[in-house]
Amino acid sequence: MTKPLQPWWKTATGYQIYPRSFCDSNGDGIGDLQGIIAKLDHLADLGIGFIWLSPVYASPMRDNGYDISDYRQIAPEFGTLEDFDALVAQAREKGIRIVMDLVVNHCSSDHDWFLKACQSRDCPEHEFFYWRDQRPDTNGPPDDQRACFGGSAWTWVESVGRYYYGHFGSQQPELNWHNPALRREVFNMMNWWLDKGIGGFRIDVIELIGKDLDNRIYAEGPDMHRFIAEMHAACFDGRDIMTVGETWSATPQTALLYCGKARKEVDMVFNFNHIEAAWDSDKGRFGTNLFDLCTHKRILADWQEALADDGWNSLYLSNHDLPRPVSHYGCDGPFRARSAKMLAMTMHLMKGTPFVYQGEEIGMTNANFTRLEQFRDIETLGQLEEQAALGVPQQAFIDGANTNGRDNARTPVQWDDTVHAGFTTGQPWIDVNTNYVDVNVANDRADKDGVFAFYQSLIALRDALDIITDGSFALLEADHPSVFAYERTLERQRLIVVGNFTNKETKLETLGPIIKDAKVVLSNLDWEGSPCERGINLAPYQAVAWLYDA
Ligand code: ISL
Ligand code: CA
Repeated sequence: MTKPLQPWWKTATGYQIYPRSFCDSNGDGIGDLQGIIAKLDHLADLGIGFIWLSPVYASPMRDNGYDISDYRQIAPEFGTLEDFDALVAQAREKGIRIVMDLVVNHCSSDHDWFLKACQSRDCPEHEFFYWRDQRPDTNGPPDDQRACFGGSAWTWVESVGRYYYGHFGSQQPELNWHNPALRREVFNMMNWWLDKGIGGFRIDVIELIGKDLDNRIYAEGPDMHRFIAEMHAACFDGRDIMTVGETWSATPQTALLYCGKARKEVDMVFNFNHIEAAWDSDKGRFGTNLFDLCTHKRILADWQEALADDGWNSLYLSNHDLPRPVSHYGCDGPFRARSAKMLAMTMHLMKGTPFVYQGEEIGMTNANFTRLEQFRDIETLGQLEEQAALGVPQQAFIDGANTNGRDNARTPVQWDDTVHAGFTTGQPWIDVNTNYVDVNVANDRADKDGVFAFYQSLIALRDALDIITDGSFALLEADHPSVFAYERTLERQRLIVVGNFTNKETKLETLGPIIKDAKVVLSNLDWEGSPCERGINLAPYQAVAWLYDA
């Protein structure tokens, strides 16, 4: 069979870097571009094909760069445009592309556009933002919409006598995508970065552009797809790049509207159905972890099925906004390494492009902060105030933030067992996880059975087996409460993947006869089980993948 020619991003594995927490090269306690350059060999050894770089643009850093004050400059604490060009070039030499984070639903209230917009109703920049008048009946904001990071979504500006809209908060004013001049500015800026030879964009909250504020429709608004298609035509068409949009609202039913080939919008979306399924319906992410394996499997399988013949899936468990997978879905105690491997394997061997978040490749764990002063995240601190006002006790809030808060992912990467885990020679901007003496890159990489070595094999397997990229997907044992199992099919070939999501031994009744003569291609424990008519036994957090010809 001749191999279908796939775009590079279908066969590659992505790796997300949150620059502030990755590696500090100059001792100011903040990770930077030279720090990333210094660690490129670590990433090349892992076998990744591209880096999704969280924002490095000029920013007052209230939301750590998701609040941009100049789209064509690098934040001084991260480096310079020369450093950026050097990163793109040096990564490229190692076969790694740089995918930029694009935050154009909003900018920073320090952006020149916004400063001008606040000076006069008559300047062109005023129209780059969403303004509304006071409500005549209350003399207050147009509605009671709350901002994600706390407070009202509407902020009054005395000099123009109007309110502007900030979905996340007053320091992140929303850009008015309905204004053609704004769209032109954004597209010019995107092309400027693309012309530097970057590998594409991860597009922040793309679902929020095209909103209808007056009818209080925020996500997937009536003009969203029109604007994304316009972006594609203006910036992506004819370029060998990858684009992935962050969409909390997308479902298997709407997914193809974004990533169906003929739509010419984006290549894939990051959906959050499997993430939010474990959130408390009242308290959201700051509640308890309601993870349920059967729900999780069903959601992932629905996405696999929806994008089986068109579109493409992104595969991930973690990013800079989410808790660490071993703590959330696996075990961060005795089975930490084994569960890290199981989670990676069951995720990466589905159909789609897998994304590894920094530190995941050594099984880093949640932060476990004990004092409020340790938290840094604008969302956590904003919600702290909101929830305190609702009477939530401080300790309950700390527990919630430790379960699901965004700082879990943002503690520095643990490189070795020296002071501050080798992340910085200075004082880190956020505390290093106290387990760095054991859990660190140097330790893990010295172990041939380490998490890193397993990720290397997993990523390498993708190159060796076309079935991982091209095979169709079918969920097995949908109702099994402790095992995630599925089958991939490419012509006569079958790949069976199973993972035990619990800390107890468990049995699979149906698979024994099927895999009796199959070859184990990857396993996180020596596979000693002997499949037979009576099924197979899996040890705690054990994962195995078998290949055979049907
Ligand atoms: O998880 C969320 C909903 O409670 C929010 O943390 C988050 O803001 C949302 O996922 C959107 O995320 C993206 O846009 C934000 C930025 O703070 C996040 O880091 C980014 O990933 C605003 O730009
Ligand atoms: Ca630094």
